[in-house]
Amino acid sequence: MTPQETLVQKINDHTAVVGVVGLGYVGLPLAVEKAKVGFRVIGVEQNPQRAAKINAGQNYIADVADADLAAVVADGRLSAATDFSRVAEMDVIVVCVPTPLTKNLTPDLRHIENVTGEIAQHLRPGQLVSLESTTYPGTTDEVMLPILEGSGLKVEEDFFLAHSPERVDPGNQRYTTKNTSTIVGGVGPRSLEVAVAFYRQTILEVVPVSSTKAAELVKVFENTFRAVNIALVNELTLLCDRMGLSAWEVLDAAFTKPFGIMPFYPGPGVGGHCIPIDPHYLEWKARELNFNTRFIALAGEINRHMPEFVREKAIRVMNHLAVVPRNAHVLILGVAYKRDLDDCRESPAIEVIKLLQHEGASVDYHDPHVPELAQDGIVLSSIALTAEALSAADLVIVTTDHTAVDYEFVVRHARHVLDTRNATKDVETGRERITLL
Ligand code: SAJ
Repeated sequence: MTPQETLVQKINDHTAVVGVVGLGYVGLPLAVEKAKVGFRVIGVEQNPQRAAKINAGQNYIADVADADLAAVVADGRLSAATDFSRVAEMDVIVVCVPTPLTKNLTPDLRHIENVTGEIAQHLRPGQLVSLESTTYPGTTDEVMLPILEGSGLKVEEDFFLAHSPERVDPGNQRYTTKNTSTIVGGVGPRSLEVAVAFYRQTILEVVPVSSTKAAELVKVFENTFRAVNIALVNELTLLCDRMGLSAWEVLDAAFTKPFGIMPFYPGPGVGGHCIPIDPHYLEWKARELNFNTRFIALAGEINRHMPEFVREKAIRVMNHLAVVPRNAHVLILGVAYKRDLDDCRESPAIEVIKLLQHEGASVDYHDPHVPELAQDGIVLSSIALTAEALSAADLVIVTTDHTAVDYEFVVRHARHVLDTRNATKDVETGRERITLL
């Protein structure tokens, strides 16, 4: 049998050993799903605390069921290493490492390059490498492939290389790794065939495309679609502010249209490790081709402006309350980047806190999911959401609309609430003490 046939057979009978590099919000759910269907899975996790937790059967990713992780670790189907010494044991190696931006919004492929170099040192015939990290079209072919072929092995002959962009929506209870369709592109037909066979073992719908570049572009388009539409409703909010209209009322009414529209809502900015970042990977690549992706640039500009707009609105409200910003005490409700998560990466609430502190205000926060905050020079602990804490604040700003918070209680005890998420939409009493973004 050819290396390809042997590998496909091992994938189909689940005797293939699966490696997952990067056990974060993408890698760990994937590793557990593969282990649950019987694959032996070896995680490669650079963070020794995380690797130790996995080997102790302890979960740290909200989208993974604790019992699922404990079970696959207990029966030896999932273990974690902190180095690449066991790569030769793996038949499939899935790369799920971060793809951040540098300070000037250009792709930072450090993690992909380092990991690929490590894999290349242990690469052997018969292995499939699949990149799941979101990145610009060309990364798999132009960055990973040369590094891997530096091993002397030839793609499509000796090993296989594919891209299958992750589509995890953190906190989404309905769509999980298993029931979210996945896109697969190979550097050649054999790589595509092997990769499709692999993903078909645990994902209900696998969508093959003609190349790794097409697969890479699908994902950055998906996130650009969101960034542009969020920016559109944020721009509408800025305009409504000038017109003395409520963007929330206008949008709720617009979204009653049963076709040709889908709900997006304004907010204090756009956080997370995807939407504020991934479109700029596409923007950067397009510029290489002398093409300006104007929508991406404009969306980023508008979305990054929103924390400043929150500051402006907060100052306006304080003026109405005859509160001097530099003497003001502000309580921020919610620092996670979106509701019901504990993740603060790129969270707009952090930017709002910094802007208010720059005005001289003293700022506290309450977030039921984030007990401690130590990010971007801010070191704070979540305070208890008591009537005293609320009434002691000159202004309460809702920056994340966690469902665990009692907004009736907040409005009842707060002097005034600046609500950037319309979290108080069901609060009837005290509407005069609520200002919406
Ligand atoms: N946001 C708004 N208004 C909206 C929607 C979102 O202000 O109408 C804000 C959120 O509060 C958050 C940010 O934008 O701060 C990003 O939220 P998100 O849910 O769009 O993005 P992520 O990073 O949590 O999850 C996304 C996935 N989300 C959905 O498809 C709903 C998807 O874009 C990707 O599969 C995933 O990231 C990824 O890993 O790329």
